[in-house]
Amino acid sequence: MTVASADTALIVIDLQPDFMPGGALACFEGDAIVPGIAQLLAARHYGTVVATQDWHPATHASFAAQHTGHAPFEVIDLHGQPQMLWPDHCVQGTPGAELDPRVDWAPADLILRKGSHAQVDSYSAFRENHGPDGARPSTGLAGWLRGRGIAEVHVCGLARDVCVLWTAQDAREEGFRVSFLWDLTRPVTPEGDAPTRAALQDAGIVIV
Ligand code: VGL
Ligand code: ZN
Repeated sequence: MTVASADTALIVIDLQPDFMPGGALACFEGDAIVPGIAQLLAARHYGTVVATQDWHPATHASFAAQHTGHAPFEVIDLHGQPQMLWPDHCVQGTPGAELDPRVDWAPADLILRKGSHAQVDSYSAFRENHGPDGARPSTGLAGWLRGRGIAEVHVCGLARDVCVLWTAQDAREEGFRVSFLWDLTRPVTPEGDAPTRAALQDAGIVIV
């Protein structure tokens, strides 16, 4: 395997036990991508590697349990935006929120935790979802990458139709060239694959 260009970073999204089969918010075949991602890191294929960790307080507003009369996978209005309600997942400090122990994360340059604000969900590595004031607060990642001379990002991880998709779209909006490592992602719902592909194509994201 040749080494990626020095201006290219790998972003690994939310490779955490709660998104694996048997986990609190299991992705379809989530396990299948672990060896490939472990190998990319072990081979030092990318000079810059970022890993994200979904990292919620126990009372996070995206948890269905916080909304009386609502069940997981229902959509409610939160701060004027549609919000899918999830089972409790990736609660700060719990085993399900760790980075997947089957990967050696030593090569990661930055581990970015997102979703810590109890009232705001956070799918993308670049910007939180809409908050009470209608804005989407930056995580600072775009500036961090630009500061290291990064012009292109390759995204992988979980979930294909949620956090990896939102990260790829925001990366494009921030002006990075973006490749979506399709086979190193898995969705919450496989039925979403066609709309996900369409959204990526619309955004000018390369599907690898
Ligand atoms: C995710 C739903 C809720 C993800 C995170 O990592 O795709 N999905 N929180
Ligand atoms: Zn989450």
